[in-house]
This record gives sequence, structure tokens and C-alpha cells, in this order.
Amino acid sequence: EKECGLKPEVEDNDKLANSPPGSLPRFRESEWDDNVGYFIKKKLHVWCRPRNGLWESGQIQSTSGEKASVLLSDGNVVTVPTQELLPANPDILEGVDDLIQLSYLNEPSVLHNLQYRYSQDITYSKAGPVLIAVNPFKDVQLYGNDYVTAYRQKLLDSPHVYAIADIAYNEMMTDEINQSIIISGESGSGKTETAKIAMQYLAALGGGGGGIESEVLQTSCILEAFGNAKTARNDNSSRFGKLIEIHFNATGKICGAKIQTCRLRLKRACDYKYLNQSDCLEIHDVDEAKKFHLLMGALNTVRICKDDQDHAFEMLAAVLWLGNISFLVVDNENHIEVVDDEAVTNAAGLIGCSTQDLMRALSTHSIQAGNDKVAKRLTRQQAIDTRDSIAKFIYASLFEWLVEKINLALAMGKQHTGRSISILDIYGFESFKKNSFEQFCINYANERLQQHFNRHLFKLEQEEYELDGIDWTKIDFEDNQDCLDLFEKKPLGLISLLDEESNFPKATDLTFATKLKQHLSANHCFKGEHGGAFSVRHYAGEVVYDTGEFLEKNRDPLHSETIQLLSSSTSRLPQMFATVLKQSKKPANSLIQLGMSACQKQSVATKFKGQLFKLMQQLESTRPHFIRCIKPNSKQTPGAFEKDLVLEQLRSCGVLEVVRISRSGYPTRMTHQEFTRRYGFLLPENNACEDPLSSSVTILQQFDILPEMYQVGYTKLYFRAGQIGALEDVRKQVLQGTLEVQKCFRGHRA
Ligand code: AD9
Ligand code: MG
Repeated sequence: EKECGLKPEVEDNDKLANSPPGSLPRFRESEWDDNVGYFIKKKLHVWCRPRNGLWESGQIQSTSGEKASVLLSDGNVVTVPTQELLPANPDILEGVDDLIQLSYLNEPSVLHNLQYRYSQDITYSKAGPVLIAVNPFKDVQLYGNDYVTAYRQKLLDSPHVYAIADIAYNEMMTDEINQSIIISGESGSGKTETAKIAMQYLAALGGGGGGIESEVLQTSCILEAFGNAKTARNDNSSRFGKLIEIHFNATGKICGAKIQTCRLRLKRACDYKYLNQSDCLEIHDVDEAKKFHLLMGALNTVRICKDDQDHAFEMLAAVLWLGNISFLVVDNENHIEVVDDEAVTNAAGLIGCSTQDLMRALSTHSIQAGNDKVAKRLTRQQAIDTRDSIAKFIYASLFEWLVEKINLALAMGKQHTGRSISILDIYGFESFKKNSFEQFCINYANERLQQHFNRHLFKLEQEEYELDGIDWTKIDFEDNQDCLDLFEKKPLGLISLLDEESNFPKATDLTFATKLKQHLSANHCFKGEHGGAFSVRHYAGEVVYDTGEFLEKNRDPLHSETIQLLSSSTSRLPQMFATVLKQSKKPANSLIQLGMSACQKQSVATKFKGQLFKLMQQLESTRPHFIRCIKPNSKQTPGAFEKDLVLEQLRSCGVLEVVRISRSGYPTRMTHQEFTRRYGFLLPENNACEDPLSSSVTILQQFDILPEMYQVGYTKLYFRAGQIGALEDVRKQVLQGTLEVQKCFRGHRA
């Protein structure tokens, strides 16, 4: 056993914890090799993986050669290769609030900390500046008025969505900078619930501005009713992304709000009425009647009138009836006729057209032949696609129309103030057994969001240190630029190639797959798979996509006769189209023009990319606060903590790197001017000097801030976590008159 090079002040696990954070020996897993001897000698706690690959904690008893015997917590003694040991944290650090506080940041330690907290229903933790929210899958007693008050008055400071919302609110009010709360995580990890919790807090703080806060809160109910669906991963899965922007007036009261959605205008048939095909019409523990009642209440709150509510439900019914329309094959070329039954009659009635017109639109497609238009009969598959695309279009129009109505209600008579907090809740990263175009778009959006996260927490951080000339050792992080390039590069990226192939009438899923393999194999994030499949190495894991239906879904075909049919309808439909039309910035005076623009319209993927860029631009102009939701198990049940699943999510979203950068970095920073303006008055007058840099340094020295706790940059001061707190305390006491400047100064020095 060799004595190794650990720093001398460290005696054992517990002493580690007792030394102040700044003097903790920080070593990464790679440095463990040098320290294992020390751990062995001191018989310290370690992590090992003696059976089925799971990490277990134990205490080193002895070693011989490359093997160590370890006493596990269950009393068993196991022999494991010393190389496979990792240091465990001292007991005193069990369940710390912030992963930053851990002496050892290896994966089992981080997991253990989260699991320990989770087992006590403490679902929130911090990873430096990022809030980690582990989905409890049950009601936990952490919310409500008492908690809002406690966080507002700083009686509680444990990690919480409320605390994040509070910081955002305060920074908005003091610095007059727009803020954003960016919530990410896998499907079913709790993003939408988290967004609602944040909104709840902001509504409580900003209430009293004329009742708009309750309207803001009610929007979720409506959007979820129409925009969510049950999937394999989540009973209430968001099928659209939303950015809700809450505006405040100068006194901090909510004065308006705006909702922006990007929706994939696509759903699988089985997500609709269409419903009975999913074999799943009931969700355990969900009371539909009650939810419907809440929805009606919410629609009233946002002032959608009774007539409009009826129309909305008529359109829903139309979609459902459309789904029941069936076809009869009439020749050996697979051409069809529409079955004339109650489905087609009812659908036509609700849409507001004649049954004959609807049947014609569903069974024929007119093509230009010279100067004449010739009606071509549709095959069974073509007819089904047409029927489904009408249903999708009606549903999407209805959704857009609702969003517009809600926005009208939220912004009524309110002007923009420049004081806003935006909450972003998008569809989470998805990886199913079979992944199609929907997953392709969803995962691409998540990839963009990850870049935003990386940029802020790593790139900008390091760049700032370097620019300001302070000493800083680079920390590597998983950059996902290559994966974004794979999607976005022109002309040789996934989206460009998809668009190109979508424009080829003769292209098939297979030609598309071959094209991808031909052009993209050089990117290490891409892999061609068997048949029509390809895989992408996403930041959150590898996903195999099946190109089947990619082209069709990207084209999203809506033939001109269908458009014509819908726009001549006597129902509310044309009015709903108008919303969709306006958004594509095409003149809305003639609905036939929709048919024109629909033919030349952008592909779904390109439109999606455009929306995403706009969204990112908007976020770039705000100060971000990040919340990472974690799904503790795949069964959607309380209590179960599947370590592998959690670890995968922690790894993929870069939480560990965030902790590292925050711990060795300087999270608090102020310009010299700001610093002297805030604390300069604490200096005895003869100590005050003109230049802010010298003043700053004097203040720091006078208050005995340890030199390793801060760095002086060209323009700013940088502090390690927690350092500014001591100064703030003194400042507060002086301002409250409970401490005299001279005394506090002398007292502090003493
Ligand atoms: V998706 O990407 O839209 O498919 P989300 O939005 O991440 O997904 P969601 O917020 O819908 O997940 O949460 C899934 C379920 O977890 C909810 O329906 C709740 O049953 C459960 N959940 C999530 N967060 C909480 C919470 N803070 N307290 C209690 C929760 N239950
Ligand atoms: Mg959601």
C-alpha cells in the first residue's frame, strides 16, 4: 500500500466535510488513481460494483495486490478490483441541498444524494445554478400559499421551483431585464407540472393586477385539454411546445401575458378518435367528468363565449366522425368509394358542406392535364391519407384558434412593459421502439435547447473569465454542435436532404434513407441502419429513426380541392383557418389563396426549424434560469428510483459538468462600479478612494474575504459561491440601523 498524494489537511471522509468549501480537496475521478492508496490506508467509505453492475457503498477493510475487500452496508464482505473503486462522501454530507457541496462528484455519489432526498420526498435539489426536479408521481406537501409565503419571505431556502421563480422575479424587478425559466427533461419527467408550479408562484406574487393572474393560470387547463395526449411515456404528454410570457407592471403586478406555441401539426391517427384503435380509453385515477368541468370553467375564465365553445366542440366532433369514415375498394387497382353512412353524413354536417362534396374530396383528386382538369380516383391508402390530413388540419386550426383567443383575453388592453418572465415547456426528448418524423422534430428541438443550456453555462462562462483576464482552467464539456450541424447544415443536413427528397415525386422512404447514408456518414452523430432506418447520436442518447412516412409527413399534403371544400364550408371553420393563414403571413382575403400557398408552402420540418430559431432568438434576449426535470422510473409510479434511468438523464443533460464548473468557478460576479456602489459606504471615509477597482479591492481586504475566494478581473469581481453573503449581511444590518458602520467594521476585523 503506498501513501499517496492527497493534500495533508485531509484526514478522513468526515474531516473533508468540516473544512470550509473553498479548501476542500477537489479531485475528479481521474485523480482517484492517486488517492486510492490513501483511502485504503484510512479504511474510508467507497463505492463499488460487486454484483449485477449496481453501485453499493462499503468500507475498505484490506487490500492485496490489485484487489480490495470491502465491507458492504448489508454486512457482506466482497472482493473487488481496487481500480473499480470510487470514493464515497462522508456521512455528514448525506443528502446535501446542492451537489456542489459534495466532496466527491462521481456518479454513484450524485445518484445516492438524489435518491436519499427522494426517499424523504425532497424532490428538488440544486446542481450549482440548475434546479433538479425529480418527478414524485404523487402529491407532495411542498406547494400552496404557506410555501409561497415562506419562499417570498426567505423563511425557506431549500431548492424549489418557487425559489427559482422568486429569483427570476427579483432580478426582473431590480435589473429590469426580461427573464426566462427554461424547463427541460425527458417525456414524463414533469416539465408541464413544473411550469404550472412556477406560474402559480408568479401569479401569487403578481396577483392583484385585476384578476389576469387567474386567467393566466387557467390557460394550462385549456391547452392541455386540446394539446396533450396519452403516450407510452406519459399519460398527459404535451404534443406542443409552449412559451408563456408573463408581463408585469412597474409595481410587479401581472398586467398581461402571451402564449406562443409550436406544434407539430401531426399526430398519429391512434391519438385521435381514431381513439378506439389505441385500446386505451381510460387513464387510471383520472376523472374525465371533473376535468371536463374544469375545462369549461377555464374557457369561461379566458372569455371564450358560449357560441365559440360550441363551435370548438363541433370541430372536435367533426374530427372524430372523420375518423370513422370508411372506404370500399371497387376495382382491382385498389380504387375506392366512400361508404355512405352516418360517419360521412355527420362529418359533412359538422364541417358545413354537403355529403356529396365531402365524398368527392375523399375519393378523387383533380390533376391538370393540358388545359383541362381531370378527376383522378384515389387508391385506398391515398383516400385514408386525405381523410387523416383533413382531420389533422381541422384539429390544428382549432388549436391555433384557441391559442389566439386566449392571447386576446390575456393581452386585452394591456401594453408591453419590458418586464417579463417567460416559461418554456416543450415536448421532452423521446425515444420509442419505433421513432418516426414526430420524434425527429421533437428531439431536434431538444437538441437546440441543450445548446442554449451549454452556451450559457459553459461557453459564455469560460469566455467571460478569459475576456476579463482572470485565472481559469478550462473544463471540457459535451458540445452538441456536431449533432445540430447534422440536422441543420445546408445542403447536406438531415432537414435539407429530407426537403429535397420530399420534392421528388418518385422518392420513397428507401431512396431517402440511401441518400442520407450517402451524404451524412462523415458526421459521427449519424449512422445508417438496416433497411430504411438511420440513427442519430443525440446528447440524450442514440435514437433509431424509421424513415417510413417521413416524406409524407414532411410534405403534409392538403390537396387544393380539400382546401376549397373546407373554405367554402358554412361552419366556423373558415374563421379558424384565418388564424393559421395569418401566421403564415399570406394575404387572408381569399381562402382559395390558402390552397395556393399550401401548394408552395414550406415543408413541415423547415417550418418547424424556423419556429425553433425564432424561439431561441427570443430566449437569447432573456436571462435564463434552468430547471432539469428527472424521471425516476419508467412506470410512472411514486417511490421507485431506477438508478440507471436517472443516471442516464443526469449524464445526458450535462448536470455533472455544471456542478464541476460551478464548484471550481465563480458564480457570483459584479462590476467594480456595482460593487463599490453597493458596499462602498461600509468603508471608513478616509479609506474611500476614487477609482472603483481600488475601492473594491480595499473593501475585500478590509472585510477579510480570503484571496482564494475571489478574483479581480478587468471589469468585474468574481466570487466563489456564498462569498457575497457575508458582505450582504453586514450591509443589511447597517441599513436597518442595527449596526453602526464603524462598529461593524471594527467588529468584523476583530
Ligand atoms: V412530455 O415531454 O409533455 O410527454 P412532461 O411535461 O415532462 O412530459 P408532465 O409534467 O406531464 O411531464 O408530468 C407527468 C406526470 O408526472 C404528471 O401528469 C403528474 O402525474 C406527475 N408529476 C409531475 N410533476 C409532479 C409534481 N411536482 N408533483 C406531483 C407530478 N406529480
Ligand atoms: Mg409536458
